[in-house]
Amino acid sequence: MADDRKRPIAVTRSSLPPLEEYVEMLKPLWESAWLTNMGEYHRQFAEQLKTYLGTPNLELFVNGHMALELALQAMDLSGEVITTPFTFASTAHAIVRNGLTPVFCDIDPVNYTLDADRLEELITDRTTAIVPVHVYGNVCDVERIGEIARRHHLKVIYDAAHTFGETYDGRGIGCYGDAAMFSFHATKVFHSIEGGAVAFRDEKLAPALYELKNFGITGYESVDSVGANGKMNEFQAAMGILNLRYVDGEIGKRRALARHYRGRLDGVEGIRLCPEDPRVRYNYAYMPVVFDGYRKDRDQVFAELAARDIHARKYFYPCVNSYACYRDRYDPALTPVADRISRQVLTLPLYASLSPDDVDRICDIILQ
Ligand code: T4K
Repeated sequence: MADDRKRPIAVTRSSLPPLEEYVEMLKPLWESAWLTNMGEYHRQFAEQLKTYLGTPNLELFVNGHMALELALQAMDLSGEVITTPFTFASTAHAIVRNGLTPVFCDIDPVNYTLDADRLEELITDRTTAIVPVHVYGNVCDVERIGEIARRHHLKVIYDAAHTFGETYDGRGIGCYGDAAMFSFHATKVFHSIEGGAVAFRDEKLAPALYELKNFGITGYESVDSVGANGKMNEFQAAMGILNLRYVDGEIGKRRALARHYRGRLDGVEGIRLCPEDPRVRYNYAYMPVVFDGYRKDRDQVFAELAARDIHARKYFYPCVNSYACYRDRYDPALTPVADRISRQVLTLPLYASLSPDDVDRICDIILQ
């Protein structure tokens, strides 16, 4: 116990399967020497994910960012794409790297996803798509976003990096919108070291996604599109296949810890936690806490935890529209809720191997 208290606590810690199981998975790779370029584990992993995520169409990628960037490219978009500034850099970068212009929509003050009430006023004759983010695993207003998109003939590509395995109204979260990107980064609830996938509605998108992750190659002597290298390798796929066997247990441990946090912090004046929507089956990816009128501000809590080697993170501060690479073109004052929440929010450590005692220690520091 005493040693445990000295161990630094980061915002997350990768879950790992038993080493012997991974080594066993590697043996066929040594025999075949087939290490990448859509091998046998790649095929198996994609099939298993379709079942687990409940989505009929899915393509694997080397990471979540390439998955999103190439999904946007496959949609053949132009002009403006509406998205949220309250996200990781990847979301806006994927839009800009496709030669598209992000238009930032403010966020809902309760669950911090794109505010569907603000969406329609941002649509112009140049808008071709919406990229909402299920931030922290909080599900966007998929019904209203879908309805607005249909009326204006816009594509919807969800950044579902945080929602692995979640369901909404009993359907896999990847079934909403034209496409949804999942991240399997080492810091996620479920990972393949690095990795990602796109789930998509129209099966006709499959060849485009496959080609774009493999340089646009269509045969030994033909290249039909300007693709990238977005291929997941066999070591990643093997890790994904193994982790998939354990992910439900991991989510169960996270759920228990998240409830423990709630038991300590819910109802404390000046501390706000995201409400849980009964239509969502959550994966407990993050533990965001907003300090709004609490006797300490976010930065104070962050510093007090850091002084005890507990490293919570300010996901997502600053907002994307305040980044040095974007701020000349955008005014964060136009997305005031996102700007405010980004200054008040702290994501507390949450991962399967965290102990309830750790949660108590973190809460004691916050509440002392
Ligand atoms: N869209 C959204 C909304 C996203 O949040 C992300 C990624 C993406 C798109 C893009 O997906 P990917 O292309 O990454 O698949 C981390 C992750 O690198 C990133 O995947 C994630 N979002 C973002 C929210 O967090 P950093 O720079 O904060 O991670 P880092 O290296 O500081 O790690 C945080 C903590 O995690 C460490 O203190 C310890 C632990 N950790 C980290 C690594 C790398 C481990 O336990 N094992 C590890 O291997 O970005």
